Amino acid sequence: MAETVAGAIADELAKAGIDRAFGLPGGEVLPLIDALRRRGIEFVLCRHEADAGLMAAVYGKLVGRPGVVIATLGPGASNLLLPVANSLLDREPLLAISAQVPNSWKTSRTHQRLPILDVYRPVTKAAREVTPENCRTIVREMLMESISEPSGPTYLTLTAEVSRASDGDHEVGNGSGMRENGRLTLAPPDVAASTLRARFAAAVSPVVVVGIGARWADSPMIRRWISDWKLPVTATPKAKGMVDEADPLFAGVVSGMAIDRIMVEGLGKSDLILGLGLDPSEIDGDWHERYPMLWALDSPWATNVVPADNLVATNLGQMLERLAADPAPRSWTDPMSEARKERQRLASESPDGDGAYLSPLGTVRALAAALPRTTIVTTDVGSHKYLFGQFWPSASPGTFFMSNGLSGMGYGLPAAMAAKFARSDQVVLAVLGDGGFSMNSQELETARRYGLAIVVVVIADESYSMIRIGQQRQGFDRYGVDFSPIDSVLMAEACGVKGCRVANESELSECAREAATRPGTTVIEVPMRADDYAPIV
Ligand SMILES: Cc1ncc(C[n+]2csc(CCOP(=O)(O)OP(=O)(O)O)c2C)c(N)n1
Repeated sequence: MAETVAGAIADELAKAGIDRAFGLPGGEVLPLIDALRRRGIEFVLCRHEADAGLMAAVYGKLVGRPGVVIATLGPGASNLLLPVANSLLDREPLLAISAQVPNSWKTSRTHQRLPILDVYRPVTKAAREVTPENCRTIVREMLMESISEPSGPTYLTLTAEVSRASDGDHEVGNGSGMRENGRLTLAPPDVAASTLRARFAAAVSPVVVVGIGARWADSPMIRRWISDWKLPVTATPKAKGMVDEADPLFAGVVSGMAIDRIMVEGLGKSDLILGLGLDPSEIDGDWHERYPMLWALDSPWATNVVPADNLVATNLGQMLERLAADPAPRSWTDPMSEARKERQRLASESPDGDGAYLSPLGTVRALAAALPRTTIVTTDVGSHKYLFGQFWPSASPGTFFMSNGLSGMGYGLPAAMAAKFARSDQVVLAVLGDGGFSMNSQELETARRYGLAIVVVVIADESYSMIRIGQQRQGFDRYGVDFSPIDSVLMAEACGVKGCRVANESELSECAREAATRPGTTVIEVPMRADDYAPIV
């Protein structure tokens, strides 16, 4: 029997190694979901398309293939904007497929009709319509486009009519016309290494900032080079773990996390900042426009822009291999020494909470003491993100996930679920504010349904604390930033998972340790005062 378009799409996805697609159905995507099922691709049913998209993108990043999300037309497609935008700015590989009203409908039939491709074109690497004639080629092309660096989102619309039509794509091959590294021309690694060596030889106080574009596989080579040359090193939150944060050369996390002012002051003392895979979408500020940057990239920035000057474009891993083979051209002074000391002081000397509330740094300390160093941590967006982004001691690449480029609330829980799908043998910790938790806590039921065991920490400060602190700093009266509590324990239980509440660091450690060994998800509510974040965020 001839294959339908839906069947051809499922076939192409399966051939590309896609084993799961995340989503929420509508009548128009039922043929596709059924085709996936028949092709052995699991459809992970979520409670909101945004969560499904966020899960898909993090899953894709972790498994090294594009994550796939499926939504219906109109409202489902609209709900995908946040994860698509997130995937663009955080360079997570995502293929979004939504339904669309059939082309055969008269234009007067406007119910649920939206110009979806026009909406998505500016925030994706490519957005196209599936037809019977292109259904195989276009899927291959979109998958390749999503995963090629800088990885990011692609979008396909598929009408129910087309999905039931016969596969009319008889092209063979691997797709065509793919953009490889955008407009960046890569120099041979030898040439790039000698440029870098010369720049470091001329510098007095250099510092390395490892960014999102540095590949996980290059982490050992980066560590070797840093250690051999004794270079002060920092990382962005998306590159946490590329360098072991317990290494004495590691100075801190830069670009918008806790104690950012101190970090930026440190960078300001440098006469050469090497941005290794650094992308400006990671930087919540403008220091990269003022400070002496040298960009080392192997792909364009997320927005497909490349720096106009001070650029070394090459295969970073091969360049580092050549650099590490040579001794350091000289010794340097460390511009980050004060920042590093201050960070260490704060991390080790934080006061305990006062009995009813935990302190921000005490919370990090208790969780880090309880959980293995290999734990994958995800955060939501808010003060807690700044806290964990700076102070969680990441030890290896791919173990820390936050929404940074977009900074969209609602990321933490779906990201943790995706991490557990991809790395079932690793402990996964989601750290959420009570504001972000209330955006999609219903996904706890999804976690239970799929047997995902996650440690979910909800920091209960009854406030959008990051905004509250900003409001206070700007001299406004407190207004529109506080809310009444939602009982996280009851919420957990309502979704069929375990919930508990802790009152101090040792209870938190104990609870987290137990949660990490349980077969199911556990929600731990941590009471904190919103204002206690103020000194560090
Ligand atoms: C989708 C979305 N809406 C609004 C914001 C603006 N925003 C940034 S942080 C924040 C507060 C988050 O509150 P909560 O989740 O309780 O975390 P906390 O700041 O208390 O740690 C808000 C509203 C955002 N980043 N994303």
